[in-house]
Amino acid sequence: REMDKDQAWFDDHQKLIHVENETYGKYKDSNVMVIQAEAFMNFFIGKQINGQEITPHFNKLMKESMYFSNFYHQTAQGRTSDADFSVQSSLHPLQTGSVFIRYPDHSYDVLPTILKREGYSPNVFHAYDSSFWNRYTMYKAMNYDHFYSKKDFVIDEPLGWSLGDKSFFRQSVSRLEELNSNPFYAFMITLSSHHPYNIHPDGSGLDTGEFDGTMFGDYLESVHYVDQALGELVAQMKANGMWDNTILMFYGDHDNSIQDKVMYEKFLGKSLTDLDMQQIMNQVPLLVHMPDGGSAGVYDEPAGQLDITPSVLHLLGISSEPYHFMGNNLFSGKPRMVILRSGAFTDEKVYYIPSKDNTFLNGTCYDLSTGKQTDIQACGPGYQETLNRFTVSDQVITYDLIRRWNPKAMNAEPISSSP
Ligand code: GP9
Repeated sequence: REMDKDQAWFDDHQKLIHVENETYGKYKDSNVMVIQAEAFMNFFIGKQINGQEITPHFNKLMKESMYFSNFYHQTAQGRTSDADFSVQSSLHPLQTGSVFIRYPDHSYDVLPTILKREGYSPNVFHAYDSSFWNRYTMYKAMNYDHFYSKKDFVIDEPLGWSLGDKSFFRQSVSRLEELNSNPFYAFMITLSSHHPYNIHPDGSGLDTGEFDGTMFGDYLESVHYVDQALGELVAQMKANGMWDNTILMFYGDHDNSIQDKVMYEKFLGKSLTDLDMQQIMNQVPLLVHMPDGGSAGVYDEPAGQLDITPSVLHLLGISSEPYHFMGNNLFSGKPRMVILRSGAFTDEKVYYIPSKDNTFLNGTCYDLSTGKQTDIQACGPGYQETLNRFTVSDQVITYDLIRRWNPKAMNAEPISSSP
């Protein structure tokens, strides 16, 4: 039966992600804070404009954190909600629409539910309308204790779509202090750097020079503001004592929708190949700060949003064996494959870009050691694995397989509430 074949895939994959090495359980019982930053891409990390750093706070934090320099978003049409879904469930989003909207009543092995079972208090923070992306319903089903949405915040820094990220972080951390739950899992979704980026926050103070007045320039200003908000968040957590017992993860949800290659070439000061553009548009940064600043460094191996939940569980010493994850464990030391929902994929050796007509032979296979095109057959096994994983992931989501495998999984009870 198809269902048994799918379970067999997960059983095999478990052998790759469940590894009890020296980092397994190293941060047992630590708080976990995961920040998903709106449209926060990787290409500007560590870069300057007119002699000014774009992300000085991120760059400083990098020195005492793990920075994954080839980390990919794996989203499709569901954008921010796809990033959220992939991160929490370690499954691929669907090719069309958002899982949050299409299948919120199906069962998934998600981080908030798992951590809640382990004694954590999971809470989610996003200062926008609670019904957007069907979050209210989905978050209830994911077993968050509370969803702090726009109505729970004082709009004392109106910016862009809603509340500025600086105030958003400040108020969210105050809420965590009040909750005083030990340990906590906090998932925070920022918003200030949302398209079309024309927020012009007072005092963000980035001179974008030749990009001034363009959407690209506005985008750089908005991520500079988000970086300042991150700096303030870290300062607040150091001051209130949370910093030393919290694993902090910060990543971008998806690209900025600015496809104009000329802008990136001007900004980076070099001409860009198709592979460069593909990586620019699909890479977001991932920063992982351990409570003791351990394992700091730059990690170049490919990684992606699906890898976050298996990796968090590893650090906390919670076995992933009962669950159904498709991502990698970033601490397993095993080879990784990262698959984008477009059908592009990479491992440590090749990068495959699918063709518009989606036929394998019309796609392009790059050898990552040279950055040059190579024989398409070098991407053959990865292509087959990609198709296979999409089939498994889509079947799990659309046929509600996790509920059939484990009737006690999330959403076993029908959802009865409305926003
Ligand atoms: C709003 C925000 C927007 O709540 O999450 O998401 P996006 O438009 O980027 O999917």
